[in-house]
Amino acid sequence: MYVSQRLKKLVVGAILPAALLTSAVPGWAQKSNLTASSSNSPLAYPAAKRVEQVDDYHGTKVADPYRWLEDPDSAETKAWVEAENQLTYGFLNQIPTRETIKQRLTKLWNFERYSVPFKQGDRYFYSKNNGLQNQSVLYTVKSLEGEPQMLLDPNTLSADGTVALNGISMSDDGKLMAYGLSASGSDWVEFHVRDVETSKDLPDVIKWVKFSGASWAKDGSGFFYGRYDEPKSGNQFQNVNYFQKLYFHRIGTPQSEDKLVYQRTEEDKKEWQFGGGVSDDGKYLIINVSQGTDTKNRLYYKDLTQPDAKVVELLNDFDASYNFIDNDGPVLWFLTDLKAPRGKLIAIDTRHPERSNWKELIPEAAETLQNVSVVGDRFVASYLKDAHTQVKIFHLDGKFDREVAFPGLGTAGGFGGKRKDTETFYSYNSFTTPASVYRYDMATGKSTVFRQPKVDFNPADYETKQVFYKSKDGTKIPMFISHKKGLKLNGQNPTLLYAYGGFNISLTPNFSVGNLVWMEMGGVFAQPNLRGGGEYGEAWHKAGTKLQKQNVFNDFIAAAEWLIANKYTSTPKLAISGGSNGGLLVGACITQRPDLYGAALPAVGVMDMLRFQKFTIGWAWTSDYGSSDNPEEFKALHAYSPLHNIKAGTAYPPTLVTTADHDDRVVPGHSFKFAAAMQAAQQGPNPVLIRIETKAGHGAGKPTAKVIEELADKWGFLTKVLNMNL
Ligand code: X97
Repeated sequence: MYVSQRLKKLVVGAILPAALLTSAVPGWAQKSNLTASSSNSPLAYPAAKRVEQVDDYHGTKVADPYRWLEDPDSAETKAWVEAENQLTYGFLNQIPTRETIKQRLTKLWNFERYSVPFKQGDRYFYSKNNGLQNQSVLYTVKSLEGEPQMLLDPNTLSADGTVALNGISMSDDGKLMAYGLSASGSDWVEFHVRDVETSKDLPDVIKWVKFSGASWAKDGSGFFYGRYDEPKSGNQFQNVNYFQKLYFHRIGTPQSEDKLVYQRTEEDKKEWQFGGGVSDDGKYLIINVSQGTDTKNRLYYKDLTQPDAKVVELLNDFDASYNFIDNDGPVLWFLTDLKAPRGKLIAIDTRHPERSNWKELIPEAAETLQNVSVVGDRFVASYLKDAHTQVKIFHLDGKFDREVAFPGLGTAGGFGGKRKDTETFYSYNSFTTPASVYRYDMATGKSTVFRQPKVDFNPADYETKQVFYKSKDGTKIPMFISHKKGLKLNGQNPTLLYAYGGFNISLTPNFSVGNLVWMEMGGVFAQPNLRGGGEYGEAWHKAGTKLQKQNVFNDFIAAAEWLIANKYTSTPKLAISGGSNGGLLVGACITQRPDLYGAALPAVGVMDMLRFQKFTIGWAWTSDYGSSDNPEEFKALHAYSPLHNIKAGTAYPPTLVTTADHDDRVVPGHSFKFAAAMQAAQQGPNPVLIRIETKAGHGAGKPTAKVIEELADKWGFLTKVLNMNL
């Protein structure tokens, strides 16, 4: 396999008996018995000391009074976390709707769902979740109608479901599986190897893997993977991930004997990351050299048919993105954005790799090319057209063949396979359509339903539309709006505005049980496609990065204003939400326009824009954010950094900050410092709370039970602070 097949988890959502969701006394109007109190707040926030920490950035002095909260292991931080959680849960426990919401979430979540299957050797592989299982279970079957064999049940690996599968990769014959496990939501992965026939593990254990899959040598003798040096002891979050190395593990040998395949030891190349993938024909090791989350990459390869062949630096200019798709002997196919910000497919002949000899097979189109696979001797090309999926099939010479039809404005994914396969599988879902899995016949172009989930709601009761609004500078921004049919545009509808806006990541329509429950309660769900995302290609992405990052916040604020102007909602009924880079978005927007929203849910956000690069993989985001080490970029970052733009005596909207103790992607110190500063600055009665999940990380692999708890807390919070009449 070229890439390790990641099992796509289906996020699911649902409907709530409105009458049960009545709210009682404002919960935050009750004094808690905790220590310190802040100005005019009926809540007593935990005391957070302020230290004399001042840093000089290119001549500008910047105070960081809560620096001590960056250390997750200190007794002071632990006491603060405990006091904050006590205050938060004290508040949430007084919301009667919370339990009702949790019950409804649990009921709707309880449906059987499947991942998209793939074939390897003479077997199919897929995962299935019965409904409320914390982790999906992996199965294999020899024929689609046959009796499936359970291959791996991650639920047996920990009682609370906090050990999760993080990537699987099958040997070419489908007889061995390398699989990664992560504990408590961490990015660290441990690989194990399982014999597929017997569902039993081999003794092999591979440690210190991060940001890497496994890719098998064609003969099944072992696999390539990327790892870091074992971190030195100390604060786990201060360990910075530099100098990734590419290794080969031979089955049956200890990791200490693994062969180093590629590394760069120069200090100025410490950021280089190496993704090793074996081409389907087994002849090439493709080495994708990336530098953090920059979309540009380098591309090296090694001829695996020649013992001790040198690594060839095929694409070494770092001038565009080059995603290896497949090869036809010595001709390699790449999806690239070189002089084509919306993507195109090219062929490079390794025997004549000069640029003048590159061939364009699928030219740039009006839509954004996201993915290409080669199945049934054709290219299957997935595009985004105004943020929903469009799939076109081309012959291998680039001639258009046909389009794959979908039921509506939705998201389709999958379409994996091998060049000679005659079938492929895909999933399709939308805001109001749970993901169904389809089998697609490459010869006839016919889709047949393979698995269709049954969820306890009627999609016909809901509607979705896409609108286009103007941002501050006139740019046209698309936004999906989903809600119950018959909604009255009276300016009174509780509305959840959710976005991301960064890293070339696209937000497409997806079914979510959480959002369905929100809509059942009469809520409107709005999802704009802000600049910084990948919806319209690299130019759209770039327009929301570095010195242009303010565009992203302007796009979000304009979405809020549009929803108000068009009578969907009004400030007291409008909640904004986002996670990770979207948590930064929410943080920046409440500091810039505290008057505009009725509630805010910043999740696992990057809140300190002057120091993010100092923790774990934070440096990788400088391609989007820039860095405070650069004077010009410092100015831009300082101007919007959520932590640095909190003003004492401001009435911020009711805010529930969320993070988790094992989040080593965006370390919890961001949210800790932000919450402490907001609590100190808050004027008036609106609550500012922080919920700190334990044994959890950035989100990947989170057990279903924790996901439901967290959603019940968030929706419960919103029913209270938005004063929802249910
Ligand atoms: C990350 O921070 C991913 C961190 C790890 N990582 C890289 N490069 C990637 C990778 O630094 O996985 C990569 C991932 C996505 C896109 C491009 C490169 C890599 C490494 C080795 C081989 C190939 C690729 N991400 C961002 C994040 O979590 C957004 C997407 C992934 N953020 C948190 C951004 C700000 C808040």
